[in-house]
Amino acid sequence: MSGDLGENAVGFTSKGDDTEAIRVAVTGAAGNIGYALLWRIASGDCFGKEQPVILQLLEIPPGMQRLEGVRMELRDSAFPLVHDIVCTDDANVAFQGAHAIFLVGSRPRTKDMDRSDLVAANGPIFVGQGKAIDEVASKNVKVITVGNPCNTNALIANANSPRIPSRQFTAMTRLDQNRAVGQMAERSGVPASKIHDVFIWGNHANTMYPDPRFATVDGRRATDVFDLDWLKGEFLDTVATRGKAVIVARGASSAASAASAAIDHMRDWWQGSNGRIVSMALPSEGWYGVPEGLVFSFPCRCQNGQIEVVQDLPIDSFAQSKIDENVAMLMEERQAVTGLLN
Ligand code: NAX
Repeated sequence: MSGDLGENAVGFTSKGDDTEAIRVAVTGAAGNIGYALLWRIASGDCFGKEQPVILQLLEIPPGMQRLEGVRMELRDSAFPLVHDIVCTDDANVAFQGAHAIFLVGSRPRTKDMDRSDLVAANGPIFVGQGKAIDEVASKNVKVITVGNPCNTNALIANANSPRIPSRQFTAMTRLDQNRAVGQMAERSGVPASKIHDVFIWGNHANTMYPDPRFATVDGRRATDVFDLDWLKGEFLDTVATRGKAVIVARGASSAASAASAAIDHMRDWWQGSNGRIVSMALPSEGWYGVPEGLVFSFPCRCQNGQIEVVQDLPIDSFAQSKIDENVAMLMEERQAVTGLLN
């Protein structure tokens, strides 16, 4: 199998019949998130316990040796669903025929960088990867962008991939949603599994808005369970700044929770969200007045492999002000990368 994928590919082919395996590409596969993500994909948590996968892993040349270690460990885990592992530094190899792509690889933000530096450093990566997706991925590919600034990186990849429909390019705000669920669970003492329909508007940045107005906690409205001061104050602030708090506590950025959220996002897209509202950032088609094309997190439901934005939810003045704030920030980011949008 790796022979079909180009001479830069290294990997192994199982003796099993892989005709039904799907191809799953992960970029930045030797990084922290990759290390947690690959095991969840390989064990069937994302695409189902019956669905074989071919893992197509991309790194930059300095990461290839670490990636070889990851490949060895994946092999040592002897996952029955893993039919092949391809490791490469060539995006055209990694995305060849891919049915699902996790765009994780990018440069993390360092202390001396502000958000505009991050946009400038990482934007070009998504030009090249967008073009490669356009050239070689399956036409039905589902793309989740995790690498930051993920909304704008998804925008760039989408713009450089005209063959693939825009709705197939998404960015991850599920970690923010899961953080919101976690806060509600902790405060109420209700398990996370009984908290539904809290979702994120906007950008994966500290401006994003975790909207509690339609959420339920063990069947009760979240707005009846929690006081409004907490929902608009501590709850919102904790969710918005959680990434930083984890870095301070752990000395490293969120990795296992980010991988888990990426699994949740792709699993719901692939297998359906069972009527629940989930957060996904995707190119706006003008929903809720958000300018067309901006990759913005909306309330979504997934069914039959499709994402549908939940429309016509009432917007109060607080929610509107948060949506406006996120639109302004994403417009600024889009302006900063105009040269990368073709
Ligand atoms: P790491 O630095 O551990 O790993 C990133 C990996 O990407 C490295 O192995 C690096 O060699 C590789 N890489 C860099 N450029 C690449 C390219 N052009 N092609 C392929 N691989 C490339 O970071 P990690 O902790 O895994 O985080 C990855 C990204 O996720 C970062 O941009 C981070 O900011 C972002 N995050 C996004 C989150 C979200 O909710 N959307 C939350 C977690 C995380 O902060």
